[in-house]
Amino acid sequence: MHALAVLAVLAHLALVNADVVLQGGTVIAFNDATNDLEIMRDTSVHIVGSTIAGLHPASPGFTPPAGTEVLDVRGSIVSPGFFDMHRHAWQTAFKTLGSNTTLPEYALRYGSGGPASRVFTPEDVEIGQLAGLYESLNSGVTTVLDHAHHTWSNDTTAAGLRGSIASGLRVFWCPSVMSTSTGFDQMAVIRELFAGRSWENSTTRIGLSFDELQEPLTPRDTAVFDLAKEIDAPVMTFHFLGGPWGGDGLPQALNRLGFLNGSMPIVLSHGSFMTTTDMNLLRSTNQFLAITPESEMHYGHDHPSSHLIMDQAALGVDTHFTYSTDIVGQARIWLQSARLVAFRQELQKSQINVRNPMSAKQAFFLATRNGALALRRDDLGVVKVGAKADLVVFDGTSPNMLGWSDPVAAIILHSHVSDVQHVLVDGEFRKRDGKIVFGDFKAVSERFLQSRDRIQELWANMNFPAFFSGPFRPNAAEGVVGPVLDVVRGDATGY
Ligand SMILES: *[C@@H]1O[C@H](CO)[C@@H](O)[C@H](O)[C@H]1NC(C)=O
Ligand SMILES: *[C@@H]1O[C@H](CO)[C@@H](O)[C@H](O)[C@H]1NC(C)=O
Ligand SMILES: *[C@@H]1O[C@H](CO)[C@@H](O)[C@H](O)[C@H]1NC(C)=O
Ligand SMILES: CC(=O)N[C@H]1CO[C@H](CO)[C@@H](O)[C@@H]1O
Ligand SMILES: [Zn+2]
Repeated sequence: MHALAVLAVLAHLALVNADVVLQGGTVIAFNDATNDLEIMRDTSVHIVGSTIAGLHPASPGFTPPAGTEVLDVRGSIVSPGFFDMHRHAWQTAFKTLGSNTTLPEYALRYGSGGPASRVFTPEDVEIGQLAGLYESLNSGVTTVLDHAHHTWSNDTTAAGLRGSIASGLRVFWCPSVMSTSTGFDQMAVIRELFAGRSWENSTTRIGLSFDELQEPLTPRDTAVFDLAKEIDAPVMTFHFLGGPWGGDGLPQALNRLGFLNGSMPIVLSHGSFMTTTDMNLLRSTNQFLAITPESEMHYGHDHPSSHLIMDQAALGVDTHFTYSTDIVGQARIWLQSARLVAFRQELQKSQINVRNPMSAKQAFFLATRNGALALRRDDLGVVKVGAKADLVVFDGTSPNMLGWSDPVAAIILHSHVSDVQHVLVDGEFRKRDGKIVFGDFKAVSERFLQSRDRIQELWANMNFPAFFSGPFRPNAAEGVVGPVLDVVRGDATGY
């Protein structure tokens, strides 16, 4: 190797491995002793390798060790990274197609069992996965639990793992073991991808997702759980709706089968019609629900009781091609809608609630620490000495942020994605000064747009029925074409 090249490599290594100090910001730290947030003003965060090594208030002062990279973050807010606990990142190419869709229609048009299973190439999956995760990274999400149901073939399965690794996020990539029209069995390829260890030096880990559990257990069900143990899955995740949507009783079934009360974290998504029994089961087994606020409103899943299980819940985005992807946005939507539910309960009794039922801090916990608790990771979701340095630095001086004193309220209620200045995962910059610095976003955009053009043209030429008909799933309620909410006077536009 040429000497200059050697120098370049050394310089690069030095850059990657340099310890970092984020100097003089307002740090939203976590105090284990009080089990609560601790706001530390004018404080420096010292990052060594992947870990937070110190939190140093300006007084008595802290001199960063020689060779440390010091970034002045005075006026900014240093927050733990956000957790998106339910996501299907491969679907990015559908962006804006589902702006007024419903869940039954989604299943037919955009879901894993729809046309995508026949026409998505490995490239469509890989680049959609990566572009979708870049959107998360850009917004300050550092951990994603990806329910990866693009597992139609060996190649599309492997593609999703590559896209996840390339994102630089902490991705819990959970390939789905699912039925396909070809009868393709995902288990061998998942085992092989795990053994291939392409993920080992990245921040991606392989879990599992599964939506076809039966009682009594079939040999396939048993094999799926055996596979989870064999690959030492850090988490398993399941969709769960219940009520009019069908599928009631999944937590109870998982518990009866002995899967809930084990050491493996289990995350259920939506939990739209959870019963009190289901909720208590999550509590006694310390398993978590992923509430996806905007999804459950957009598609009509609903979540009438989810505000009653927030002590065992975290937040997710779900299908980012239809609406916003930032978890702060989800936390804001959820906070205000949960407040509304609680306020309305009193109003309906002709009473006025004089205490706001939910604080901004509670929403912040849902978006950060609760995700880490769901994964049983004490070293994530909080800013404290010894935790992983998965951090977001918010500009506190933008027009919308200007004037804040409470950094938590500033983030939850006033911040925009454009305020996300820096994002670090595992102690390394993934976004810096407002730009993605992991991989080449421009090249990814170009590749992605080619895939997007092909996919959107195919979808534009598909003949879908105007409305979904037929059972959504066994035991689901009847479909009905309900009234529209029209904002234009007269009947010229209708919809
Ligand atoms: C998929 O990969 C598995 C594991 O290597 C292999 O056993 C199987 O034959 C492959 N299937 C196809 C269709 O290539
Ligand atoms: C991970 O890093 C180790 C040590 O540098 C190296 O031996 C191994 O080949 C790397 N694995 C991959 C998949 O890059
Ligand atoms: C799960 O196991 C713990 C510890 O053994 C026990 O206290 C708890 O009651 C169990 N929960 C359920 C739902 O079985
Ligand atoms: C973007 C999109 O899908 N818009 C649709 C919303 O619904 C109306 C009525 O079904 C369609 O005509 C639009 O195409
Ligand atoms: Zn989902």
